Amino acid sequence: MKQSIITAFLSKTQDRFSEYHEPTGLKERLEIVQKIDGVTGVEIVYPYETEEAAATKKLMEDMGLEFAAVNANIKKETKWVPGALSRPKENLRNDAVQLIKDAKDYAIAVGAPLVTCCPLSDGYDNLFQVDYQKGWKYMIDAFAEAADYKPEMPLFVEYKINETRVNCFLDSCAKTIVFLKEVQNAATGVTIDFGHSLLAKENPAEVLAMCEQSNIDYYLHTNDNDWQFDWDLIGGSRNFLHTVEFFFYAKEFGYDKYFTADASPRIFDMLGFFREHAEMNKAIWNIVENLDRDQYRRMMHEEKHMDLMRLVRKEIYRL
Ligand SMILES: [Mn+2]
Repeated sequence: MKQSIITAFLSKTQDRFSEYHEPTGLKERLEIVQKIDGVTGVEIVYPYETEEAAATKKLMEDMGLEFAAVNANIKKETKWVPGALSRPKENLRNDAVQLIKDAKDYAIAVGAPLVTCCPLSDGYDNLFQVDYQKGWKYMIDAFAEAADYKPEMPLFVEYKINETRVNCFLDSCAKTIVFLKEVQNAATGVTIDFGHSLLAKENPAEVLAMCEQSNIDYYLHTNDNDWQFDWDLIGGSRNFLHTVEFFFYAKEFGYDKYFTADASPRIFDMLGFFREHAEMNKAIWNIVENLDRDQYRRMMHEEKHMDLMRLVRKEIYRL
């Protein structure tokens, strides 16, 4: 497995009550990544930490790191805090589409494999706040325009049930698949964040299978939470078997992109946190690699449920 880290978490972060860690520049963030065994890539946030393309490309090469993705952030600017791609005002939508296009240009310039975008401000807080049909259509048309621009650079979209809106438009994998079917561009995909999938009360392994069967490409974010809030904890720290099953299907389907840590150290030691996250992922991946996956799938076909449970106990939990 190839592992990477969203570098924005390698700096000062904040929530509604507290601030965590010290601010760092891009080079310092990459130096932290270099210290984490098993991590060879980064997802960086455009335009807030990417700096000038040629210089960043060289810096990355000099440090022996790869891009997992460029993250086009269309929710930070004041004008987009109430929404971006779904807003009635055309100029606001156009500006957001332009930012995604610029992120694609940047990704091409630095040699990144994909651009991902998480339109979390698009949605609603009150009932009778937005015209759902128009909002959905605006969002489809805007994303389609961004996808059509330089389609050699694939565009992925990440869903999340809520935050910053009480209801995000793209709140589940199924809805995101419908969205991408409407967008009708093969150079698109869904960014499946393990924790976001839990918040949507999905089973992360099942949504991989759903994307596979619907011919929707996917890019994966790793973390964990308590099914209630997007805590961005260390992978496997709460939901071990779900993580095993998630990796099982990623392996079965030949997933070959990066597994990117969308995880936040908060009160914990930063280096220790990301080292343990990477080690945990690798250890769980090793479990999956050593399973006779054909046997598991054959037994599912034969509906040998208790034999499967026995295998889970003996081979995965090792009890
Ligand atoms: Mn994520």
